[in-house]
Formats: sequence, C-alpha cells, structure tokens
Amino acid sequence: MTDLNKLSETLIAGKGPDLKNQVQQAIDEGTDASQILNSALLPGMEVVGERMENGDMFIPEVLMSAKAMSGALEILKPLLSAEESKSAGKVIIGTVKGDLHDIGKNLVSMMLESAGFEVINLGVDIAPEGFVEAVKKHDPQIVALSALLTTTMTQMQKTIDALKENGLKDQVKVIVGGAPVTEKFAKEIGAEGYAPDAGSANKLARSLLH
Ligand code: B12
Repeated sequence: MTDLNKLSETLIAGKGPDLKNQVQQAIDEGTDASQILNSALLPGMEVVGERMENGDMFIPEVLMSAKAMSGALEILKPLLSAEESKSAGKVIIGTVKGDLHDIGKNLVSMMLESAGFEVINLGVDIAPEGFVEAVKKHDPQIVALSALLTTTMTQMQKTIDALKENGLKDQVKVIVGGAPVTEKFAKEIGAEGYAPDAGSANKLARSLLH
C-alpha cells in the first residue's frame, strides 16, 4: 500500500525526481490521483507554509518544494478525472501583477480543465492591462485572479477597474482566490465570486454560468 506520509515528506524535503517516482509508483499501485493530491501533496505544502512562517524553512528550500509539487502535478493532471466532457465555458486565469506564486493557480486551472472548461492560463505577474488584452482576444465568460500576497491583493481591484474602464466588465464574471483572499474582500472589490480551494472554484465557476 502507498505510504502517503512518505510522499508528503519527499515533497517537504524538496526532492523533485524522487517525488515524481513515488507519485508514479503510487499511481501504479492503484492509488487515486485525488487521494495523492488531497492526502499527501496539499498537506505537505501546508507544512512547508508553516515552516516558512516559523523561519524553519527558507526561500530556496520552499522553492525546491514548490518545484517538486509542480512536477508531481504534471503527472496527476491527466488523471484528475473529467466530470463532464463538453466545454463548460471559457476561463482566463492568471496570478496578478507583482505575484509569482502559481501552484494554487495552476491547481485551479487544472481542476477547471478537468471539469470541461476551456482554460487560458496567462501565467504569473499579470498586470491589469494583460487581463484586459486577454479578455479582448479570447472573449471568456470568466476571469479568475489569484493572489498569495497581501501586498498584491490590491491588484485584483485594479484589474476589475481596468476591465470596467475598457467596457469589458459586463461581459465577464470575475472570481478571485488565494490564501489571503476572503469572501468579504471579494465582495468589497466587486468580484462575482470567491472560492477557498480548487474543488470549490470549479463549483463556483459552474454556478456562475448556469
Ligand atoms: C511556495 C511558496 C512560495 C514560492 C512560490 C513558488 C511558486 N511557483 O508558486 C516562492 C519561494 C517563490 C515564494 C516566494 C515568496 N513568498 Co511565498 N509562499 C509559498 C507558500 C509556502 C505556499 C504557497 C502554495 O503554493 N500553496 C499551495 C497551494 C495549493 O495553495 P494556494 O496557493 O493557497 O491555492 C489554493 C487556494 O488559495 C485557491 N486559489 C488560489 N488561487 C486561486 C484563484 C481563484 C480564482 C480561486 C477561485 C481560488 C484560488 O485554490 C488553490 C488550490 O486549492 C506560501 C504559504 C501559504 N501558507 O500559502 C508562502 C507565502 C504565500 N509566501 C509569502 C511570502 C512573504 C513570499 C515572498 C515575499 C518571500 C520573500 N521574502 O521573497 C516571496 C514573494 C515572491 C513574489 N513576488 O510572488 C507569504 C505571504 C505573506 C502575506 N500574507 O503576504 C506566505 C503566506 C508565507 C508566510 N506565511 O510568510 N513563495
């Protein structure tokens, strides 16, 4: 049987190649991709966050863990099952300006994709004008903004303002998320929705369109 704790420990230790091997092995042993994600990788990243906060882990080590996480997610991506196959709608997603955190954003992107959304992932450090241009180009129904820093949350408001200034706000629903973001904050800045994690982001996106 797969030892999920071992996977968490390998992630926390930032051993990317080992983690890939262990994730692949877990899959080969029949462990569900969602179980690997929810019971090993996400709790592992939580520990990384706590240690970073307590000063027990430093940026280079956190980066190693983050890279290991991204590598593992690449393996899990095709396996996180599709609930529905037809396109549920088009979503543009990105991490706001000044913010380089992308693990959570990529997870949300992956979950939406696996649930049938067409997702255009703009990447990190996306300025309000970047979102505006992308909306003009791709005509999505939803714009999803991610921020992990209290200092970059303000960029969410700026992005919504930029969409308004360009006359685009009425044609899209904006959803926001990331560790420091709250439902209350989402309301204050005029976003249509907030979700605390990737699973509920999927439900939120569906509820906004149907
Ligand atoms: C990994 C990490 C890094 C990595 C990022 C690598 C990468 N490729 O992403 C590196 C080392 C680069 C990094 C850098 C920094 N980091 Co950092 N980092 C983290 C850490 C440990 C984990 C974040 C993570 O990936 N979590 C796992 C994912 C799965 O969770 P998530 O991101 O929250 O996403 C979920 C939900 O929030 C939600 N969600 C996310 N986005 C969206 C979007 C939508 C639309 C929706 C609906 C939902 C949603 O769904 C996701 C999946 O369930 C956090 C600690 C923490 N507790 O969050 C600190 C943390 C975010 N970092 C922090 C800091 C301070 C920094 C630095 C400023 C450090 C420095 N001095 O240089 C820099 C900033 C760099 C920059 N300009 O962005 C602080 C932020 C404090 C604050 N409140 O502002 C934190 C909280 C750590 C701490 N406690 O001090 N970091």
